[in-house]
Amino acid sequence: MQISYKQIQVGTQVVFSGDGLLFKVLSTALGWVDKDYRRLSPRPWHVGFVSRWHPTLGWMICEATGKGVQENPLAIYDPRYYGLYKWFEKPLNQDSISIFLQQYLGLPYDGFWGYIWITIATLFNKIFHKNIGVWKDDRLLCWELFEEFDEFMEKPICKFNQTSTISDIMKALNGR
Ligand SMILES: [Ca+2]
Repeated sequence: MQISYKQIQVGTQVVFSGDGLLFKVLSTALGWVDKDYRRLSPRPWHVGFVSRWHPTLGWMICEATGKGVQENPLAIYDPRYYGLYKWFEKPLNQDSISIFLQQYLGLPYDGFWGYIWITIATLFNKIFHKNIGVWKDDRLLCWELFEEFDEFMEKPICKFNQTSTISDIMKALNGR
């Protein structure tokens, strides 16, 4: 369920719409095989979650970017380009989030092979309706980090051992 800025809690899920040339190319390609994705507007791309309240920087989000897994102030992003979603019923326990962050902060980004895997999984999923499972390693795409966080907090966003696409994530967040 989408929520307003005032309703943010730790654990709130943040979905960014895409931008730039790489996004346009990849999202167009994804739209060819995934009709659910094709229907989404704006087209979501990057995901993260609210990890804590910082006394001077405000709400912090944890996300996997090209620089790896890191925390950034939500305030650095333009609110026109992200949506906030409630996924957990109650605010999460800050200690559990800290344990998760200790394990994940600083892990490298999963560039090429991460995308290749997602692409293969999406093709199998959307065209052949087959689940080829999850490829877990210590390199993370933003979607992988997001899924691992929700699983760690015992409310997985997708089916166990399934590589989900961004449209699967949006379906779950919108309660469909
Ligand atoms: Ca990975």
